Amino acid sequence: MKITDAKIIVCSPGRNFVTLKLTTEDGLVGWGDATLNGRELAVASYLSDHVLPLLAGRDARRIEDTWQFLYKGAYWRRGPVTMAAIAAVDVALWDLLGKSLNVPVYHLLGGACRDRVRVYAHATGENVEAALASVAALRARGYNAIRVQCQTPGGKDAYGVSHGNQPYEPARAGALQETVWETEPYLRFAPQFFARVRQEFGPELALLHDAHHRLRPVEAARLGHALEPFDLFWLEDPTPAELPDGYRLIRRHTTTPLAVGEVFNSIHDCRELIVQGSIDYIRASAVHAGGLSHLRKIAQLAELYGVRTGCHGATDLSPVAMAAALHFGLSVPNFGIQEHMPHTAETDQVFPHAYRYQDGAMHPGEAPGLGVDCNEVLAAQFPYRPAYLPVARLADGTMHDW
Ligand code: KDG
Ligand code: MG
Repeated sequence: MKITDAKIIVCSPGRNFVTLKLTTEDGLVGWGDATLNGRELAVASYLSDHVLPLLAGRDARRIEDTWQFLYKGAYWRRGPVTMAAIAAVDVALWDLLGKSLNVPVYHLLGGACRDRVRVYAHATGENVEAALASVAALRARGYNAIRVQCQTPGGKDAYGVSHGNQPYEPARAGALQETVWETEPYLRFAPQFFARVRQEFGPELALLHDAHHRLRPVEAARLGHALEPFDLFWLEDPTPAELPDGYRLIRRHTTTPLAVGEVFNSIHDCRELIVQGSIDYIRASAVHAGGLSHLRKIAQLAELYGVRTGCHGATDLSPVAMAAALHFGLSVPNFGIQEHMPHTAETDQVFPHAYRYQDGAMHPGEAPGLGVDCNEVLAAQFPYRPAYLPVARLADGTMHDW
């Protein structure tokens, strides 16, 4: 099953995606996602200039060997660009293997460990009432786990808060957006806000919250402690992900479960946090952490230490990555939860897929491979549009973690 052709498709059906198409001598097609939000063309170039020329003639069934070849063979290892490129190849090879054997990918990953993949949705509001209404609307659609983000009163452009009735979408086309971040008002507001959410929705709804790397460890420790009465499912990214000692400090001061890792791209980023017992959920994804092959290794390490998966699943992961996440989530023993932000209708049309949502959970479907396709003719109607993630500054102009 030799690879005969490799092609990159960059399109923007509502937001930018980089998609890899591998074709074999038998005419089978495998899809991989290589989207890196705000840096899409860097991955497209890494793939087309440095990876695709190496693939022609390789046996598509040699998935692990190809991974090792692209990782070790480059000498320059890790980093989001390299690992997203390797991920795209890896996921496309799993897709091809499934199609060649006529089975869904989850069968190849060890088979289903559960019937469905529990997902959490995003509630957002420019004020408390709007955020509560957003939670209520998601509950009505069957979600039993909801991430809630609310604008701190007096502030504007908080992370995770959408404007008007639009779904939250961080990357913006056009000029780079600068936001202002103020820690103290947020720390005072967040516990009051979650008290209100609990009061409104009762004890059973799983509540998640993302601090998006904005707090210093001691501030995050204070927040985690203050949120304990409201029984969060997790507090995500309370401090920058590159501070394992910071996570140890937070852990010492709170029993609020901690999730981290959406920006991680290798097991080496995850290792210290996992083995030191500093986190509860690892958020690495099949697209930014080297594909299904590498994500399985991360999950296996996590399993040894009682850490569960909670993979990143924002809209900047294309439907190809979402399908990979669902095959993974169905089959991994230490699954925790999967993030789910629905894509635009245009994105769903460009990437028809077998996965489906029902009653707070998703299923990858039974189609061979990943069960996702890319309509290249339609994709061409949505050309790439330069877009950046916002940046954050403190009120005095100091650059801060976004
Ligand atoms: O590209 C950045 C987004 O994926 C990120 O801001 C979303 O933090 C995020 C989340 O938890 O989904
Ligand atoms: Mg996050």
